[in-house]
Amino acid sequence: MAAQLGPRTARIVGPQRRVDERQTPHPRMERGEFGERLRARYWRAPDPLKKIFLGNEADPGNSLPTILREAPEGKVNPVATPVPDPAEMARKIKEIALFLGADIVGITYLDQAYVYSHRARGSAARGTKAGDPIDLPHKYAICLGKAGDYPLYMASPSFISDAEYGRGLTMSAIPTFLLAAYIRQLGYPARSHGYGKYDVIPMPLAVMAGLGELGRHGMLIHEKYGSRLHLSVVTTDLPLGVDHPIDIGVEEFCRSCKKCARTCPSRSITFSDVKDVYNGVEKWRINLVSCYNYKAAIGHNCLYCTTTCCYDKRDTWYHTLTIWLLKRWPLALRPVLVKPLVWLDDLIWGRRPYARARRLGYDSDLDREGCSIPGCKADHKPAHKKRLQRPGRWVQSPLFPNDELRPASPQSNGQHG
Ligand code: B12
Ligand code: SF4
Ligand code: SF4
Repeated sequence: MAAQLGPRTARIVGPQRRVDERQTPHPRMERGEFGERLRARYWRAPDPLKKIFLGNEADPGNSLPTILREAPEGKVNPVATPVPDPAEMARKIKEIALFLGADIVGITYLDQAYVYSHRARGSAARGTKAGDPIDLPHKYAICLGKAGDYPLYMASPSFISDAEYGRGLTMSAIPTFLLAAYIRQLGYPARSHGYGKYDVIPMPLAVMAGLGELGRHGMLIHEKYGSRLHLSVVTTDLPLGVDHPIDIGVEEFCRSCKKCARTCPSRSITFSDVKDVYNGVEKWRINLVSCYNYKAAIGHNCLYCTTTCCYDKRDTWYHTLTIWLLKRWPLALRPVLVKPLVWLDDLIWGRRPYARARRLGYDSDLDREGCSIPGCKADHKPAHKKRLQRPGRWVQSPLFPNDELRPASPQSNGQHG
């Protein structure tokens, strides 16, 4: 990888091996490795809007991402447009990406560490099958983000917030598909990676491309949209100028804020001050099994960690001003600033942010599906009515078989808080 500033919130501390997509959470869940009950329930989507966006059981002909996934990759124009100035081409590509529907865009080198080693799903139209090794020699990764609607996210978990989540994911596939097609028309190879069809891991690439930083809740945080983003990538050989990791204060904020850990209904987010080292990267990791189980139990996508985050706010002048200030505040003095900001955030937006939404005939206060797991006695009242979590026992979940998760320091032994 070419010389770049390293990200502050996810430090690369050792060699990173490529990840086999078959060993990532969704394929594992589909194989029943997190339990039969979760597998049977996870993709169930009784609501028609949710079904066209998120339902695995929907007819493939009714699912746009499935149709895009199954389309053959277009041909590359044999006459390549000359690129005398890669920086200028990068500017143009960003403009085009925004025109095609992306909300944010950044460019980085394609680090092979973030290319899956083998694919989990095949595509008949592309002549690939599950288990094929992935060879993606492209040089650049153009990272796109499509933002979700703030008021509808605030109504999570409900059918209407799920519909918005699914709509955003589906819509994010469109600029990605079109941008790859555009670059092929310029005469350079390009491949789109998005919802349901990834050869690359979008989050580290987005961090490297300067779209944001990795938060305690395990997601990319953008300075305007927080984590309310659907990430996708176009990889290509089109010569481009690249961006670099940025600092928007997430490192200091996440160390002291911990608001997502307090509001996560399934205690999947750690309160620990110590990060884990996993696959050569020091970062906070969530307990993905408890997160999965919670979503399966309530029958909706949970978005609390997104809507809770102090960076994920309505577009207001005081939010913009705060981030502006935070970025310019001396590093050593930032911790002093964070506590009052979190206090203000609690005061203005609530300690457990939630806002009722009534749209398209849905009412987020009334349309909860409730748990349908036979015999389940868990307390399923809406999470915004539950008490906040406090530091306590937090158990890391194994991600891969023979997971070599090791603690970052003697204080962290996989149990946090
Ligand atoms: C499987 C999956 C899940 C699983 C497991 C999540 C997990 N942490 O592994 C479950 C169902 C729990 C889940 C939940 C959610 N997810 Co999800 N999920 C995925 C998916 C499809 C694959 C992730 C994966 O392969 N993980 C396995 C390995 C690779 O994980 P890992 O080693 O822990 O590494 C992760 C990070 O640490 C980071 N990373 C790895 N190496 C490095 C190195 C550096 C330097 C950096 C900076 C980062 C980094 O990237 C990995 C991405 O998950 C991705 C899309 C994708 N293809 O990446 C979306 C994705 C991560 N999910 C997303 C979202 C929005 C959610 C939810 C809010 C939605 C929901 N309620 O369902 C919650 C939030 C939970 C949370 N706090 O993380 C977004 C995140 C957007 C963002 N702003 O960052 C993604 C990128 C989907 C998308 N296209 O936008 N998800
Ligand atoms: S999606 Fe919900 S359950 Fe999962 S980590 Fe975020 S807040 Fe917790
Ligand atoms: S809620 Fe606070 S601790 Fe959690 S990711 Fe956002 S800034 Fe970091």
